[in-house]
Amino acid sequence: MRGGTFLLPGVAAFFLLSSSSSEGPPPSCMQKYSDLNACFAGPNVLPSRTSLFMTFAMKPNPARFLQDLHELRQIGAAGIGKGVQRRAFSAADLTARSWLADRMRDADLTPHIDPAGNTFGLADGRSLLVGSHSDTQPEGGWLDGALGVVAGLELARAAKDAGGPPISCVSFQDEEGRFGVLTGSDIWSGKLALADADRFYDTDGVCFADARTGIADIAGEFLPHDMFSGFLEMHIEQGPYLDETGLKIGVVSDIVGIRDMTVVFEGRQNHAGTTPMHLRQDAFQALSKFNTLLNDRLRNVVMPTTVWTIGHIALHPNASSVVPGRAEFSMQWRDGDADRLARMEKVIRDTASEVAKDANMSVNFGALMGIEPVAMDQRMRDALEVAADQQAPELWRRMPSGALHDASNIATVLPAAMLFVPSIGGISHAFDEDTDEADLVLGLQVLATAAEALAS
Ligand code: HGY
Ligand code: MN
Ligand code: MN
Repeated sequence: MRGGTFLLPGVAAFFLLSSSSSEGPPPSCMQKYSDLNACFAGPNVLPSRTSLFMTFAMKPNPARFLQDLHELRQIGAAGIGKGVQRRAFSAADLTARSWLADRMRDADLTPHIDPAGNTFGLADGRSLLVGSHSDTQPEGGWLDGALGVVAGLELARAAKDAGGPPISCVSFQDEEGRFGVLTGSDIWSGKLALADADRFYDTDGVCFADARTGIADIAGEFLPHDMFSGFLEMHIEQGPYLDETGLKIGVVSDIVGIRDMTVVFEGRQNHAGTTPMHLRQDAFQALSKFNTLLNDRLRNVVMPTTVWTIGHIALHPNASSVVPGRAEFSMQWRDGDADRLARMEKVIRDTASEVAKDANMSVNFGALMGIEPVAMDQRMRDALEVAADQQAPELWRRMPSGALHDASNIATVLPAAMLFVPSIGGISHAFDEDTDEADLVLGLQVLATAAEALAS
C-alpha cells in the first residue's frame, strides 16, 4: 500500500548554504549509475553570486536541444517505439541524473542534488528556475517531464552563451508518484516533511527512505527558495485539445487538484469450486459493484472535466481457483474545485462502506494524498502569452491543465507558470506518446522569449 500524509502538516528543513567555494569542479562523469557519486562529489558547492549588467539575446539551439532529448530517452529505453522506463530512483533514473549533471557541468552550471533527489543545475546569482522531472511512469513516453528538463537545460545554456540572464534548471524527483504524489517537489516546497515521505511505499513494498539511499552519499542540503525568482515549466499537453484544434501552444491558466487514496475490501478467501455463490465474501465482486455504483452516483457531483480512476488493483491471492479474500486498489480523482473534490470523497467513502456492509465484509481507507488546484502567476502567464503571440500568432490559447505538474507545488513558494505543446493523438503515460519535433522547437522558442523577459 502506498503511504501518504498529504493533509497532515509537514515542514521540510531548509538550510542556507554558503554562496561560493574555491573548490574545483568534480571530475567529469561517464553515463553510468556507478559514476553518480563523482558527478556530485565534493562539498555543497553553490555558485558565487555575481552581478550581471549586460543586455542579452538568448538563442536556444534547437539541434542541441533535440539531440539531448534523444540522448536522454536512450537511458531506460523500453525498446518499444520511443518509450521509456525510468521510475524514480531506479538505476535508469540515477543514470539519467548523472547524465544531466554532466550536461550541467558542460554548461558551466553547478549540479546540486538534494536529499529528496531533486537535481538542480545552478547559475550564478539569483536566477529563474526552469525545469520539470526526468522520472517516468512504469510505461512512460520520452517527453513527459524530460521535455521540460531539457528545455530548462537548453535555456540555462543559451543564457550562459549570451552572458545572461541567470537561468538555472531542475529535474524534480518522483513527479510520477512511485511513492507519493509529486514527491520531490512536495518535499522541496515544504508541504511534505522528508521524514514523512520516508514512510511512503511503492506498490512493490519499497519505501522512499530505502530508495533514496542510492543518493545518500552525494546529496547536499535543500536549497532555499529565495535563490530563485520564479519557476517556468514546459510540458506536453498530454491531452487531445491542441492536437485536435491544430493549435501549437497552450499557456496554462491553472492546474487541477488531485486526491488519491488506497481502498481495501477484506472478504473471505475460499475455494472457487466448492463455495456456493450465496456464501461467498468475494472482494473482487465488492470492488466491481463499488465501481458500478460509484460511476452512477458521481454523475450528480461532477463536471465534464472531472475525472476519476481506479488504476491499480491487487487481488489476494490472485489465483484462478480461489475466491479473492482481499482487493486493494488505488482510487484517484481530479477536479479544479477543491469543494467538489471533497464532495467526491464523501461519495467514494459512503459507497465503499455501503458495499462492504451489504457484502458482510470490511473496508479500509488509506491516507488521503493530494495536491490543491492552483492558478498560475499572472505576470509569468502574461510573459508567456506575449511570447506566444510573437512566435505563434493565432496558434496559441489559454487552457487549464488536467495533468498534475511540479508547478502545482512550486506555485506555493515561487511565482510559477507553464507552457504546453501538442501531444499527438492526446496520448501520454504510454510508450507511443509523441510530439512533432517542430512543435517542440516552437515551444522552446516561446519559452526562451518569456524566460529572457522574466529573468532580465
Ligand atoms: O499524473 C499526473 O498528472 C502527472 O503526469 N504525474
Ligand atoms: Mn509530467
Ligand atoms: Mn506524467
